[in-house]
Amino acid sequence: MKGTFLLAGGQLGPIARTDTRASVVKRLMALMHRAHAAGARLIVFPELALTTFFPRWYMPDQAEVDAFFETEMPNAAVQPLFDLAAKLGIGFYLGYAEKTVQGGRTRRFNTAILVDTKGRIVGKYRKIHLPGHAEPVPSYPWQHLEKRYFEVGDLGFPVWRTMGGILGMAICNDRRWPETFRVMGLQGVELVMLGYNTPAMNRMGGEAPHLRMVHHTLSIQSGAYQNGTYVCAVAKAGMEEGCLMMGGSAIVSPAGEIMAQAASLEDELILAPIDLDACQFNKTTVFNFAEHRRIEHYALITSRTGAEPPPPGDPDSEI
Ligand code: CDV
Repeated sequence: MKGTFLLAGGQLGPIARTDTRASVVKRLMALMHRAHAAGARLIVFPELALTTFFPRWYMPDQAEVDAFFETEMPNAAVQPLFDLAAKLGIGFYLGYAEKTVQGGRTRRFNTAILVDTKGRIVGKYRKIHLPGHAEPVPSYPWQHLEKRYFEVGDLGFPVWRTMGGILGMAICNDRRWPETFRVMGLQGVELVMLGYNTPAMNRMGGEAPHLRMVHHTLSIQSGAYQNGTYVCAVAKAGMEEGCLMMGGSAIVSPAGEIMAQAASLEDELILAPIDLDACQFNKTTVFNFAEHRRIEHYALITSRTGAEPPPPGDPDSEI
């Protein structure tokens, strides 16, 4: 697969709260069939792709929350997708809510897996930049309780040598943080795959709707350019349980250009030809890290979390 291959993004339209896993998996399989028919070798699906985006609701009953989680992967409902991938010889990225027991402790993560062309799980990523709140905010039209329902991912930002390239994963809000891309860039990543669920409006107000798309494309285009990597970002879109989710799934080249972008807010396939060798231009010129990075001046990046402006100066000397 090294060299040129066709990459697909399988955007999903809305998933209702009452939709079964089986019905969603059918939609994923339909997209996978279309991707394969077009000649694609890898398809990227959204974040939390098996259910509605449940962190929008405050649910005090943990059993109700747990109904949105998978305790095994693959499981009976998702196995047909794995079987189809192996049969067609197509890899995939899939986001889902993961409930697991580690060291006798139940843990819950917002997770993505990478499955290779033989249907084997070759990579797992657990979302690190969890947005939102741990407690509901009554004044908001909908909640964003990822900090309540998930732990911060504990796997870092690994990359995997698989399917002929160096592949990495991230999830939704991660794309807004340059550190996400740079940590993978420092491992030579050539394709970052990322699923997202982004409401088309800011629930806190104060942001024109068109800026949401600007911020999405700005983030993935700069991440691609500054690290010489392809980025494939795939949405769950449309009016989902009263909340309009932004579409705009896109594949970005290592030069930072958008190569393909979804036009609808429904199930939609986007495709772009990938030449992993094209990553080398940026990686060996303006973003030749070994040559140009100045880590002796970057200590604050890992030693300070929040911004701390310097103390106020003399007001008379301010301009
Ligand atoms: N699922 C997400 O991580 N959504 C956030 C929203 C809350 C801003 C995002 O960054 O798109």
